[in-house]
Amino acid sequence: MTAPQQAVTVLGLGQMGSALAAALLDRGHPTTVWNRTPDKAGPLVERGARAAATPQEAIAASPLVIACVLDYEALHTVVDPVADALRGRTLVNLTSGSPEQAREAVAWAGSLGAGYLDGAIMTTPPGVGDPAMMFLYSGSEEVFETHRPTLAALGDPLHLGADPGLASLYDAALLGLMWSTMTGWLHGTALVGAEGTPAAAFTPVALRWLTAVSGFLTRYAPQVDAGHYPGDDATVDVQIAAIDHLIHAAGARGVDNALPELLKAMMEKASAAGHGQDSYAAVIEVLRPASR
Ligand code: FVH
Repeated sequence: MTAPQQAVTVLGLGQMGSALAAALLDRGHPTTVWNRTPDKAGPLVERGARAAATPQEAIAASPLVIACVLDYEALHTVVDPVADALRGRTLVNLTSGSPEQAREAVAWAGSLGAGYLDGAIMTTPPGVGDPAMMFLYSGSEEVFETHRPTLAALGDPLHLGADPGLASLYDAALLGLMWSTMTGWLHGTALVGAEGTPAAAFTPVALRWLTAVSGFLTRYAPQVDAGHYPGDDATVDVQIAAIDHLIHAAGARGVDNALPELLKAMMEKASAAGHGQDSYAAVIEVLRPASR
């Protein structure tokens, strides 16, 4: 006989909250849902969810409460008036916010006698439920381990550490990486597109290049940690010369050059600081706080 699945409450049924509730239902978790606009519960109720009339009723229904609303202001609007209901339960907050907000929230939950985990979702709603997708968590390891089997219904749960701010911090860092990468890909797509190559033809080549680039990150990470950047593969000064070719080719075809100009400026700053013969990893020296 298999043990019954843990009951879970989901507060917030926007695009993401609805996907979270659906994934829990798919794994057989008794799921109670609540949303400010009640109509959004309809499709989930058809799949077996129970719709609560109030946040208080929703929280009371399950030992584990997952919140996913617009922002922390919305979270407090929903939960503060019924905060006592959280006593003895665990709140997993998947609402995006800052590390500072997460650290305040853990203290607030502790004062209520509630467990708290902060989380960041590294996918979009269609990816929820896919075990390849990362869900980042930070806060009490004991609370995380208690709920790990349930959280695995949403995606691969990764615990980053006891500091509740870590999930938000990683989230911000990883989104920055995503935007830089996607904008670099779009810039390249505009460049080859200026001579007639469709995005669909360029992209498989770009993806193979990203595999090589991921190897560069693995190679450079220990250099960053050691603060020592041997320029035995390609130096910053060589990269400055190379990026001029990109700026020329793009400029000649009317493609906006703000992104490569910015990158070149950072490389030149690193070179001027004495890192011209170091590897590209030395650019970290002009990015991180001067006091380090
Ligand atoms: N969608 C995504 O791909 C990203 C992936 C990474 C994580 N984010 C974060 O998830 C939070 C929710 O995002 P969402 O995509 O579900 O957003 P919406 O579809 O716009 O739903 C917003 C929900 O928040 C409720 N809400 C807003 N303000 C209030 C309020 N003052 N009081 C109570 N609830 C509020 C809203 O309710 P309603 O408008 O339906 O009544 C929705 O349930 C977000 O932090 C992303 O950054 C998603």
